[in-house]
Amino acid sequence: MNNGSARMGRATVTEVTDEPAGSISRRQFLRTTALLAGGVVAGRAVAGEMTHGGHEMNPAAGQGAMPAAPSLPDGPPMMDHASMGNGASEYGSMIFMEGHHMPTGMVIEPPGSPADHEVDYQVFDIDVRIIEHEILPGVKVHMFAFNGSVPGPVFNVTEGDWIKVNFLNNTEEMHTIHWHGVNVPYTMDGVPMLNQDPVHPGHTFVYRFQAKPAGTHWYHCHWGTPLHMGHGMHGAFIIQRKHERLKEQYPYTREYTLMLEAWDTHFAREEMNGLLEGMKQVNTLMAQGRLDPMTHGFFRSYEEFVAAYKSGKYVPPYLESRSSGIPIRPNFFGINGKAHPATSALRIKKDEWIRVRLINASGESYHLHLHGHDFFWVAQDGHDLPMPLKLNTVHVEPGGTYDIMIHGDNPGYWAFHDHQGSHARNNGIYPGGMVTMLAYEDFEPTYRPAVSVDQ
Ligand SMILES: [Cu+2]
Repeated sequence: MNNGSARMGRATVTEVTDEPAGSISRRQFLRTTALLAGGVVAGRAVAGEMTHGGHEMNPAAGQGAMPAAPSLPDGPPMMDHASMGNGASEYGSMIFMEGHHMPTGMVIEPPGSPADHEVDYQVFDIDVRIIEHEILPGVKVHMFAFNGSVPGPVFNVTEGDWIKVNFLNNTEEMHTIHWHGVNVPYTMDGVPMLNQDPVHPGHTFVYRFQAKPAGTHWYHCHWGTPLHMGHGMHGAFIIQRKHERLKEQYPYTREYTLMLEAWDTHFAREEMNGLLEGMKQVNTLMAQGRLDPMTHGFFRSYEEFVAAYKSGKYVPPYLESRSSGIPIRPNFFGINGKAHPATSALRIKKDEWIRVRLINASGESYHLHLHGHDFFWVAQDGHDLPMPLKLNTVHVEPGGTYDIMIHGDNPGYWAFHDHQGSHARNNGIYPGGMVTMLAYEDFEPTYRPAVSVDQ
C-alpha cells in the first residue's frame, strides 16, 4: 500500500515555517487534558496484572472534559458538503475545495449519526502523537501512538452504547480511525478518500456511532496503513454483551486482551524520517492555500488520475525509486507493544476460567500454542462460534479477532507462543518475539522461570 504522505514530500516549496500560531497552546491544552484524564483512566496494570493491552479508555467526564476545545455544536453538522461550493458538493470532499485551505483547530463533524441532544453519548477524547516506543531494552522506535501508548487505549463499552470520540490529530501527518468490526455509519468508517477526508494536522474529527455488534473488535488508523496501523496506531474495541451467554458455559472471572504485532524497525525509521522531512513543507503550503490536490496525489476519480498520468503532469510514486518503497520485513514481533521477554504474563488461579481475546493487528499469520492445557476457541471476529472447538493451537489471521477460554487445571508456568519459529525471535535471535506465559498465581513452584535472550 502506498503511503500518501511520502508523496507530499515531493512538493516543491520555497520556504518552511513553523506551524500556525495557536497550535502550540492547543497542544499544551491536550497535555493538560491528558493529565486530568489520568485520574479516571485506568493505567496499565502493574506487576503483570495485564487485564488489557493498554490503558483502559473511560468516557471523558461529560462534555466538560474538553473545556478549551472548540465547541461541538448540536444540530446541523459543521461540515456541510452540500453547501460548500467549489465542486465539493459533487465530490463530498474538502480536498477539492479551491485552495484546500483547512486551518488548524478545525472540528469536523460528519453527518450520519444522531446529534448530541438526540441520544446519550459516552464521550471519549483520543489523540495521536509521535512517541518513542520501547519494544525491548535497547530497541526504541518512533511511532504514531493513540494517547501516547502502543497499543492505544482499550475501549470497553456495552452493546447499544452511543459512542462519541473526539479524535485530535496532534502530528504533522494525516490520519483517520477505522472501527474494525464495528458497524458504524459509512461516514464514520475512517477510510481516507473512500468515505472520509483524512484528518489534517491540528484538526479534530468527531466519530459518533452505536456500539454494535457485541464482541472483540479493534480500531486503527487507515492512512498509510503499513506505517501507521502496523507501527503504533491500533487498539482494542471491546463491546460487552448485556447478557454474556459464554459466561454460563465458561464462568470466567478475568479477561485479557492481546494485540499481536509485527514491526519492521528499519522500515519504520525510514518512513518516519521521510515523513517528518516533507510534512512541514506540505502543511505550510496547505495553510497558505497553495497546495494543489494533485501535488497531494488526490484525484476526483480514477479517470482524472489516468488523465493526469497520461498528460505527464503527475508521476505516480510507485514509478519512482525512493526509500519508502523498501519491502516490509518485520524483525520484531510482539504482544501489546512488547516482545519477549518484555511481554506480560497471563495470570490464572487453580480452577479459574479466563477469557483471552486475541487481535491480529499486523499483516502476518500466527499460530498460538498453549502448553499444558487445551482451551476452547469460542468466538471469531466478535461472534460466538456455533460449536466451540477444543484446541491447543489457534490460528490468528491478519485483521481477525479470536476469543479463547482457558481453564486453570494444571498449575505451573506454561509457554503461550506463536509456533512459527521466525516470529519467536528478536531481530533474528531466538528466543523472543511473540512469546508469553500462562502463570498460576496460587501454587508453590519447584522451578521458577528465568530469562534468556540468546540460544
Ligand atoms: Cu495514521
